Amino acid sequence: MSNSDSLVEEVIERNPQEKHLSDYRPSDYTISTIDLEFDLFDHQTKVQAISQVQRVSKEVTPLFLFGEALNLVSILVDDVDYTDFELVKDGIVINHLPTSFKLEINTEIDPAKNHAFEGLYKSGDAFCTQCEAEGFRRITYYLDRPDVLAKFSTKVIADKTLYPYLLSNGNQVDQGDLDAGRHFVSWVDPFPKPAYLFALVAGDFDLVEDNFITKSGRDVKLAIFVDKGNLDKTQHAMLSLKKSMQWDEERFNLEYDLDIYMIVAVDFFNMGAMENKGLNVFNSKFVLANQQSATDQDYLGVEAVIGHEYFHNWTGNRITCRDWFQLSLKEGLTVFRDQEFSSDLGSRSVNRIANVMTMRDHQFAEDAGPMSHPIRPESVMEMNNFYTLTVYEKGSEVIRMLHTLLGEEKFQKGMQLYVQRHDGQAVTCDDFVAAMQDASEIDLTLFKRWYSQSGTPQVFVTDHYDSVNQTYQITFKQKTLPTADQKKKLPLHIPIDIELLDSNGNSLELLEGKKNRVLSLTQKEQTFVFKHILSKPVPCLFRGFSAPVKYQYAYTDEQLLDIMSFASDEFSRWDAGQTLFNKYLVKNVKALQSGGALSLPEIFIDGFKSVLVSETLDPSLVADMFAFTSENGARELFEQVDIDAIHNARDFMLKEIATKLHELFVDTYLRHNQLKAYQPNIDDIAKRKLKNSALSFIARVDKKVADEYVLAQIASCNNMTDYLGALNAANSGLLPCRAAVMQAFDDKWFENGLVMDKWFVLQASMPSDNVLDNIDALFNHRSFDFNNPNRLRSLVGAFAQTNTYRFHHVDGSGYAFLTDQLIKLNSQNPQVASRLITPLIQFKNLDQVRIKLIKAELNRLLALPDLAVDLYEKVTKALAQ
Ligand code: B3K
Ligand code: ZN
Repeated sequence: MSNSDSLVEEVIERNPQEKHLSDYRPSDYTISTIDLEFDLFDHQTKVQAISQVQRVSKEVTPLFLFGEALNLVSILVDDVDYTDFELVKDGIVINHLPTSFKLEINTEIDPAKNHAFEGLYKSGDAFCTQCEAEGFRRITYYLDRPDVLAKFSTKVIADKTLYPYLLSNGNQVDQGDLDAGRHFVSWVDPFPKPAYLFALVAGDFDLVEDNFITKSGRDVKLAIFVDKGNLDKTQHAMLSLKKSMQWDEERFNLEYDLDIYMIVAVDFFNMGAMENKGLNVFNSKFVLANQQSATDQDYLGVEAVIGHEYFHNWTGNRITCRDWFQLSLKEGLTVFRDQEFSSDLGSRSVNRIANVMTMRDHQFAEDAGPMSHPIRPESVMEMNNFYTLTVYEKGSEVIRMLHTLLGEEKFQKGMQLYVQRHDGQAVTCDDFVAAMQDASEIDLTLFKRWYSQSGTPQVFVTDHYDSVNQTYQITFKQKTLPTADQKKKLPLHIPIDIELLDSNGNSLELLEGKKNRVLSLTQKEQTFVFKHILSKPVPCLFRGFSAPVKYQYAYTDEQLLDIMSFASDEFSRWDAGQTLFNKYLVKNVKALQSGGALSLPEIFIDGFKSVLVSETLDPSLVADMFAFTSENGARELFEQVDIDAIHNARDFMLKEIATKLHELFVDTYLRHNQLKAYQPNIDDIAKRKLKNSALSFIARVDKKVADEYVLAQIASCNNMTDYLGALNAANSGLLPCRAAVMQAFDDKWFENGLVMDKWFVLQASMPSDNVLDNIDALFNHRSFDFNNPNRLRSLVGAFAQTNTYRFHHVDGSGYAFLTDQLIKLNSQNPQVASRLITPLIQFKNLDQVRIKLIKAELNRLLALPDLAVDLYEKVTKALAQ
């Protein structure tokens, strides 16, 4: 046994074990109401919790309540002091209780010292909470599990001058002044909820208000709270909220249920936002936007996240999860809903492409890595580690496949049945699929396997055309490779949306006047035969990415170009371009490895030329056609990953494209660079996107012209998208003006952390060998704050996630740098540390030199005496590979 093996065993012993889905048992006790009172102080907040508790199990068992980092002051049962309890590692065990009783627990907590940002903490000057998944137990001892639903009332007491706004879930029922300059506000939430949806906020904010009349005529007050001085950045968030409310009524027939909907934007937040009932807490990144400070992508991000949290009100809050293994029940479904919202409001294909890029660049790697898990995981050590791309994005793809198989009408029937059956309950993914099956009368038995099987299926496609009988036969073979968590794989129900193009590029009619047809691949291997086909067609496969799989078909260049020009599905056109690019990437990587010459044929350039000159294609789609597979995504194309060869081959190809199409890029740039009043609408967003993409290609070949364009664009632009587009070209092209324009941006924006995040991202992704020295120096930058998760993600996260070539430098400096930061973060904010570690644990296909370097760093983490369970889970799984 090597040293590292024995270390793994020693650490396993002192660390917590996994929890299993199969061990689920309903709670022995329920809580019908909980009345909370908070007396807020930075370091000594007093929390009183009075619950009505009932035993539901037949057996008389002690009551176990979760609790973490709490100071217990007193316990009373039916108003009498109670001492028959034991404090244990994760909570408290209370013995010899009656069947039904009133339980009062008084605790003290220290919000100002809480840098993990879980439970009650301070974000700047404000108090706020984050309870999902298991943060409520840092507020008081409680049955902190999603299947215990109670009615909450909350009284918040605080200094009136410092905290004029005291907020919690539900409706405000009382308020008043108290002694010593303090005041209180009381809230009642009429809807029973699990503790993870509890929220409290106290602070001094600017407030913007509006209202929304629901379709049944109820007048809902809308309120957005932001840090003082930010009112001019709230308009888009409010508009997005109103659009979300309307869309959910129109498309899903779901209406809001409380009298008020509040959103609070805070600067210190571990993730994007949180759907607490009636009181969403948001990372300010997903609220604040105006044309000076936010890019078009930020605008779209605000709209999507506001929508996502709002949609949770039904898919998550009214109907919640029985246990955390069911997380995708609410997350996969709500991501699907927010994707549909964005697609209905904007461009469907552009949204689809963005979602698929995330799947291919990141989720596929997760599915093949040490943390591989099905969308409904079967075992979990730290729940926060399972808010993953698999649960969210692949979870949404699974819902989308259901939608593809059922069609909109039956899918909506299934949704209605789901709501009707389970409103007010905590349920499972099986319950959801059962509602879909019962409403549609489509058998989903096999389909359910998507919930329990991890890994990305591979689909191999071959075909045969019989000119005598005029039949076209197409064969699909599916295979899922073993993953870290699961050796044995079974065939899945894979919907394949297909279109056939004839030699003139026309789509063949496949089904009652339709150009496409959805085939159900349910076996390991299956053949489908199309009759009356007059000539050998080009198959256009997995239209709209109809299943989250990797597929292979031996396309010729000409066939791919046909699909790029003629497919009726815009996603398929884009996908054919990606496939063509990937084909030559693989070829050029091989050439580099064998000392051959790099090449990119004329036919490739010509194909993309026609995309660039097209008068009919959406400019946003054109820009996406030129957003070629990233270095990260490219790793999925190889069994053995050669970091340097991928980088060099890809660089060569992009330079080749930029050179051969230079004049057209200049022309495209100038054509779309016509200044006018800024509008974040889809047409203008598309034009800016294409223009700035063209500018980066120009910067690859003609530094002088690019320099001029960049400087002129910065001097004349009236919005952040164009400012950042110019800066990005200067940074990625290492243009002569780079240092000056970066400095000017810093001088202009250094007081605005959110804006500076964009600048930190650019610094971290600079394609230069001394990028790490730069980053090291930036830890002392006037706008940087190691405690702020947004800053960390922008500088450390962006480097490790997007600067693939430098992060994986064979001298190991990137790995050591990331590990140093994780060590600093481990005790302070393990949740953020655990997110940042991702690129360090996905190393299976790298070369031996790099694997050895990475393992040394992971062992350095493992040797920490206080390694947080979040990191422990990932590090041990990675080392076990
Ligand atoms: N439900 C929250 C995520 C909570 C993450 C806890 N570590 C946000 C969302 O998905 O809408
Ligand atoms: Zn969510």
